This record gives sequence, C-alpha cells and structure tokens, in this order.
Amino acid sequence: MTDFFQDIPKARFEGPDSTADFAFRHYNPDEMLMGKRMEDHLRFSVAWWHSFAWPGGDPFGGQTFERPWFGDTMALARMKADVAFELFALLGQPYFCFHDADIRPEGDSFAQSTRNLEEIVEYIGQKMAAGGPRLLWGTANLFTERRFMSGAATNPDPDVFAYSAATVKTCMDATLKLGGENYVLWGGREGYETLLNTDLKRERDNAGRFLQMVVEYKHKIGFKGAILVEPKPQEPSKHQYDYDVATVYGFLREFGLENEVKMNIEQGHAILAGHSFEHELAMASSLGILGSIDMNRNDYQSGWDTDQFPNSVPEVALAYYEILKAGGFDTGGTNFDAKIRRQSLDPADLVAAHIGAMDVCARGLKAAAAMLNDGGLEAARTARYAGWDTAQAKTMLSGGLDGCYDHVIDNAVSPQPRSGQQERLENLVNRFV
Ligand code: XUL
Ligand code: CO
Repeated sequence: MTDFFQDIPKARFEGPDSTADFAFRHYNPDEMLMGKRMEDHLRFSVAWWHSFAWPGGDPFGGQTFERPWFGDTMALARMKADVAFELFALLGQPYFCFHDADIRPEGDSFAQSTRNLEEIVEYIGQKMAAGGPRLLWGTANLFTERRFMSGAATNPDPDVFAYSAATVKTCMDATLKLGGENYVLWGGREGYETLLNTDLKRERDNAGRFLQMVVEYKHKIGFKGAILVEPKPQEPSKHQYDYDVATVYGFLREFGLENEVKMNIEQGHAILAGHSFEHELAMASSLGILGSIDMNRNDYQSGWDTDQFPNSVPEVALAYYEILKAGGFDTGGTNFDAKIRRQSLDPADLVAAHIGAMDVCARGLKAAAAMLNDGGLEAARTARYAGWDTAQAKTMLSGGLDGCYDHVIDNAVSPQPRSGQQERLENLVNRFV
C-alpha cells in the first residue's frame, strides 16, 4: 500500500441528494436500464497515461505534478502500478487501459524495454488476479520517443517501421496475456507536416500493410478481442491520415480490413475534426464499425486536444443515445481519455475528476435510455422517411434516371417541403436531460 490517496474514502452510490465529496450521485452500478446493469452498459475504464504518467506539462511549461513514482526505474513503475490499483479500488470501475510507455520504463535497447514490459505486465497481472479491474485495451506508444518523430508505420525509414511493428507485437502479447478485450491503434505520428518531403502514397500503403500485419498477428496468436483504430485529425501532425471515422473506413476498405477493424471514437477528436461526437458514433454505427469510446471533452475555444473530463450531461446523453441505439457496447467501453488540469495538483483532484465524470456519464446514459423508451425521437425520424418504405420508392431506387423521369411525368410529381421540426425535437431532448 502507498499512502498517496491517504484517507480518501471508497466512492459509493449515495443518490442525488448526497453532499459527500467522494460519492456517486448517479452512477449506481447495479441499477437496471433496458434489461442491463448500469455498470455493464457503461464499462468505465481509467487511462493509465493521463492519470499516472502525465507530468502536467503544456506547450509553455513543463511538469507541475510531483508524483513520488516519477522516474525511470522498475521499482518506480511498480509503485505507479500500486497507486493505479489504489485509485481503481476507490472508484470501483471495471476496466483500465495503458500504453507500453505508461507502465514500463524505457530500456536502453528494444530488448531491455521488452523485458521491462514483460516484468511489469507480470506484476499488473498479479494485481488483477487479486481482484482489480480488467483490461479494456492495450496499445503501443509510437509517438513520444524521438525515433517516431517522422511517423511509425508511415516513417520514411524501414527500420522505424520494423521497430514499430516489433513494439506492437510486444504490446499485443501483453494485452493477450492480461486478458484485454480490445487492442487499440491511434496513429499518433501517422501524418505529415509538408508535402515537400512526403511520399503520401507510399506512407498510406505502408500504413495499410502495417494494419494488415496487426490483424494477421491477432489471428496467429488467437487474440479474440477487437482491433480498434482511433481517428484523430490535425494533431500532432498537420495532416493526420486517420482524420475521422469516414476517412478511416475508406482506408479499411482499401486494404480489405473493414470486417476486421472497428473504431475507438474520442469526443475531443470528433470536435477537432469539425464533427459532433454523436455524428462520429452514428457514422461508425451505420458502417458497422462502432467499437469503443474515449470519453472526454475539448475546450470549444482553444482549438487543440485539451482532454478534459466530460461535464455536460446533454452532450453525453446524445452520445449514449447513439450507442444504445446501436445495441450498446460489445467488447468496447467508456475509457476516460481525460486528464485533470495542470493546476489540479492534489490526489483528491484525480479522484474527484473520475467520480464527477462517471456521474455525468450515468446521467447521460439514463437520459438516453429514457429517450429511447419514450420513442418520440425515433417516431419522428421514422415518419420523416416513411415515403421510402413504399413499394414505389423501392422500385424507383432499383431503376435509373429515366425511371425517375417517367415517375415524375406520369404522376405529375410536385414535391411539397415539410418541416424538419428541429426545435420541437430539441425541446423533446431537453425533457430528458
Ligand atoms: C491521443 C489519444 C491517445 C489514444 C491512445 O489524442 O487519444 O491517448 O487514445 O494512444
Ligand atoms: Co484517445
């Protein structure tokens, strides 16, 4: 036991009227919604990188957090794991996620880094066996170290491609060993700054082959979880290849991977791409590739990825509405890819951030379930498209332009615009949030 969280109590559900700092007012794991426990709907996960590895820097200044486990030794990595599992015990969330670089110190060679990873994975495995949460997903950090500055799979240097592929192999092995339910690839440096030095076609082709290798290896080792790609536009590279869900889907189709790979969709990344979170979720759902979510919130003014904890119930409700409509998570979950602000120095801030976010998500989920049960939104949508259910409309779609022409002439078609009812539908949503 470390004494990092001192006497902060384990968070329990106390109901909406509770005034306790460290209690859930809305997240009640056993509450049933649409035939499923709330915990099983939301499948919360804590992100190792933001909560335990992030030093509190920003582009204008370095570390603000002084955590006793910061440093590059295995002993400190174990202390970090101890603290992580202490936070997990306070929150009681069912999952966590990590990159290799979050949990192990970098070695002075690839082989040493891998040994460090294997050792800490063993240690984390013991802690999980003792009753900790499960692994939602593992991933490789292919963006922080200097060697990845020009990309990992899209690097002009084949040695970096090989190093990246070898790293992913070790991270998939670690994820399999810990019973992870998904493996994530966020293309951190897969993009470019200037076309003047970039062979775009080669880079995309190599990224496609890289992802095929990941899928081949998944089948080779018998990993049953989902492979998830996490789209993000224009950060850190000016042009990121995995811009948004629709772009990644086109990429998957190009490399024959659309039935093998799903999406991990992050709220802040959707905002950066000029979309709403629910747009990205609905797009993925319509393409059959909705996998998991990284829940956070971006500042709407700052224009970069601020990774704040979610605190808007109406926003979150619309996201869970799309997820519930899609049938809920399968192997996916709600990973808090969110960090406390760099001035939030106290251990209590870390705990409170997660508790607040879990409550916001619980309220959003409840609102989403109530909206679905009410049926008003779906009824309005169905009515709006009812014309497409007619035999005539179906015949028209299977015909051609001249068929449409004949239809318009023969029936003297003269379309009459109808209201889209947006404000009435917004009022309807506001009854639930
Ligand atoms: C970066 C980001 C990553 C991925 C995992 O913006 O979201 O933390 O979630 O590499
Ligand atoms: Co993310």
